[in-house]
Amino acid sequence: MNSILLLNGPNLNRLGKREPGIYGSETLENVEAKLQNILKAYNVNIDSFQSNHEGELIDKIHQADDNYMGIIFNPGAYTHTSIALRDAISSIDVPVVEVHISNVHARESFRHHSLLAAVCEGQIVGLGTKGYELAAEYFASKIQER
Ligand code: CA2
Repeated sequence: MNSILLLNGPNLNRLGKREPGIYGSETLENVEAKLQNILKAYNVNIDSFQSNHEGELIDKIHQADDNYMGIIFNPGAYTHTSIALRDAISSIDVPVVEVHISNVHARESFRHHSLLAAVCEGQIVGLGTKGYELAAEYFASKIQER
């Protein structure tokens, strides 16, 4: 069975609990359930992992190699700081779609640059938690093209 990994970085466990004006009111559990629902129609399994620790995210990316057809990754603030996560993504063959809930380009300038985007297959920014769903549909559409 095809599988996708939903990977979320620091503070995204707070989704739906604080700052709804920026990040909306959906919790991470809601997002996972929605993705599961979308992907079951394509017979695709989804695993989910969130961590506030850079090294744990790196380990998960390494373990994903050969085990997933794609990774939907919101790296949180590590997007703007982590060469180590960029190197981890570069070290695997699994395509990664970078997702940001908020429109980072309309926020502080330190959020405008992603160190990871260049090694990801693509990036979805500013469409709320819908961005995760669009990334799931993108990977599902790739199965249909096979
Ligand atoms: O827009 C995004 O998805 C971000 O990746 C979210 C990160 C931020 O550092 C990036 O620049 C853009 C922050 C995640 C914090 O998540 C929270 C969720 C609810 C309440 C508080 C924080």
